[in-house]
Amino acid sequence: MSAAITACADLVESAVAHRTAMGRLTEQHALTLDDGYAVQDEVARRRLARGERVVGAKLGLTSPAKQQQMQVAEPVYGRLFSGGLHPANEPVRVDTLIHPRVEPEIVLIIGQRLAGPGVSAADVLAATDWVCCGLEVIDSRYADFSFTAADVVADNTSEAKVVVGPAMHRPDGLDLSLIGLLLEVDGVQVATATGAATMGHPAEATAMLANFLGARGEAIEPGWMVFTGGLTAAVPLAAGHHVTATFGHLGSVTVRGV
Ligand code: OOG
Ligand code: MG
Repeated sequence: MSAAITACADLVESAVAHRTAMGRLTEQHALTLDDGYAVQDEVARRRLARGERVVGAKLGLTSPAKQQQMQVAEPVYGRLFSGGLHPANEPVRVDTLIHPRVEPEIVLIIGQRLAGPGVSAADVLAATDWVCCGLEVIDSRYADFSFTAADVVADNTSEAKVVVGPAMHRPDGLDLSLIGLLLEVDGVQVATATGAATMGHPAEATAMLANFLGARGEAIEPGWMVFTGGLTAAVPLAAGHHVTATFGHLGSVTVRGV
């Protein structure tokens, strides 16, 4: 591994540990998107060595709303770790993070291994045990959430915490592209969307992920949860405020900041 990858992994870990935002890594190092993944892989290796487990995957920047908000038009992949699982109903302490934001996502719980090439949305749905609603709490390690695709990939795509809704649903008979979403902050509507916002269909986005991982010699593993990408722009999570996502057919999920 190159010294630059190690140095970038050190900077990402230090920003997390000290809850301090940093400048773009790409301002100091000429990182390609592949280099960004190499940094993400290295930090993941260190976290696994410290006893964390990967519990799933997160797709990022899969919707026009997110791509416009972040000014990055490239879908990206990150890992979800056991330490980030956050119980529904338990408030999130915002002072444990740098500048948390929340975004509503459709979540697939995968029952069978999926690895490309050639994985289709139909294959994904056949391998999906459950569908539920989720809120992702993201926390970029970059000042002002300002990054390129390579930067955000190196930062495990702003991964911090995930909350999944209490109700699990079988995918059969649900058209996930037509699931409606209402996003509210303190009971006030801030955005609406449908499942189609994420690359036409959440299973389509997940098929892209399976094909991407297959090309890396990896897979979506049985039991993983896949956060298929924010359907709307992310909203800040502040102490004393709460964010609720209510989805047609899937129910609702709330995150409260303290
Ligand atoms: C990057 C993470 C994007 C999503 O669902 O689009 C993401 C960010 O916006 O900081 O998780
Ligand atoms: Mg997300």
